[in-house]
Amino acid sequence: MKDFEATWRYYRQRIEGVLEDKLNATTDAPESLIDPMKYVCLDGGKRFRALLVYASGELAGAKMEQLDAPASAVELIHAYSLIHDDLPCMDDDELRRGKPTCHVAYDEATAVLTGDALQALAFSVISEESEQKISASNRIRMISELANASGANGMVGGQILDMQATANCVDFDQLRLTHKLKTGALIKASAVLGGLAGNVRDADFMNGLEDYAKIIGLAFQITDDILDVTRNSATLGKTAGSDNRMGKVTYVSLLGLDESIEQAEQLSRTAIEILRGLGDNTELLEQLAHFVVTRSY
Ligand code: GRG
Repeated sequence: MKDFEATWRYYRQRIEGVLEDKLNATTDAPESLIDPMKYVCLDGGKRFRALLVYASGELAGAKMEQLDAPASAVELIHAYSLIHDDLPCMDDDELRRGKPTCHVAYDEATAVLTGDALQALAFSVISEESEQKISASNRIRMISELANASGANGMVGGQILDMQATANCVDFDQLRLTHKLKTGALIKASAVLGGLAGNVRDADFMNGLEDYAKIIGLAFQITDDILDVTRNSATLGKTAGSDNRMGKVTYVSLLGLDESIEQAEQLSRTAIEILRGLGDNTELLEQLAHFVVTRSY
């Protein structure tokens, strides 16, 4: 079995370089916007979504160079979402990836605009024709997948359910739906984008990849709920205990810590089972399914 830490390090460095190139290519953008975009996007984060694009894409037969654009696009969307999530009108957080949040380091209006610019950049990056050709029709499918996962059908839809959840009584099904949209949709899209870059035509393979990603997406968010109560801010790089402070309903508040851990681990095992039907080269995806529930931040 390959050393996951080394693989993870390699992909983190790779996506860092790709993001840097994409941000440097925005030549007409004012420094006052490029600075916070770089502040937020570079040098931080687990890059889990990018890694999922690379791992799914390689399994689907894509070349690494074909995966750089979709991998950076999902990280750009993710970075935008974190900026907006941290704003005073949302979760009002001051710490992200171990440093002051964007609105604290700059100001609120700059943070809103930085998020907006990153979102637009994601779609620009993914739609561009590169030397490592992905067909125009597959690029359109990628744009559609990413737009759906990011907007009202996905992340933003999940965010509004999450905001309302603090005021209303939430049952388990509503919590699962919130997690599915807010966190799961972009994680699922990451795997699908990898598959599309590989030009997979086998519907069963794509369905399997999607099912795997949906399951690890839920496991990822349950683990986020768990880490919020079990780790400190220094380890997380963001404010620990914020779910409780905001009165949020989480897996831990509904099911308790032990049952939440058990459910996350069960999901990880189920995801690994699904990989059995996706060929022989699934080691990295298997390691990722393990990582989502064993991570410490
Ligand atoms: C459009 C006004 C407006 C707001 C949108 C979309 C949105 C606000 C928020 C998105 C929701 C969000 C932040 C979900 C949380 C998902 C999650 C677990 C984030 C942390 O991801 P990690 O652990 O972070 O992968 P790193 O820092 O490692 O990349």
